[in-house]
Amino acid sequence: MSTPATPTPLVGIVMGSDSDWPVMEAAAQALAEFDVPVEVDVVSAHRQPDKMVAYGRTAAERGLRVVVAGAGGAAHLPGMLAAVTPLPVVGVPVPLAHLDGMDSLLSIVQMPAGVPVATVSVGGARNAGLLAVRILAAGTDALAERLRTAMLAFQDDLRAQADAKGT
Ligand code: RP5
Repeated sequence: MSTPATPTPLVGIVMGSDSDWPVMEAAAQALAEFDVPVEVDVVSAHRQPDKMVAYGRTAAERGLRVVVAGAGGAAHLPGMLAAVTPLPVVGVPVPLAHLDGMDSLLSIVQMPAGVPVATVSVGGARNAGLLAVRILAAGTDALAERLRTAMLAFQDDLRAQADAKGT
């Protein structure tokens, strides 16, 4: 008897700590309701920077179409992933004990032009999952290729600006 092949995940749900899961599981639930295959992982931007960069750089080639990233506090995971993948990144500000998630929200939402993160509300993981479903429903490969090219050009510009400043 052959076992059915596991479908390739289309959405990567990542979070800075396993302590974020009680919030982030609502994203997985929403995607499950639409039978979208997902992968779930803990990828901490500051504790596992190499893993974070590798995850972002390989996400598209591994077949992912959207990344849903949640983190709390100094929540740089969604923004840093958006810097290394051309995939759409949906950011979920996870509320922690202090500041009611305002720190998480501001860390994720206030991205500079050129590195977009679609930020949902504090604790809004269900909407993040539903937004990923909408993005999947609207995808076209030709546009994705143009986006990839534009992103490479944007990164070249950023590097040139940094060189000009001597940083
Ligand atoms: C962030 O620090 C994580 O995303 C999490 O929200 C928060 C606390 O992490 P733990 O101390 O519970 O591992 O990076």
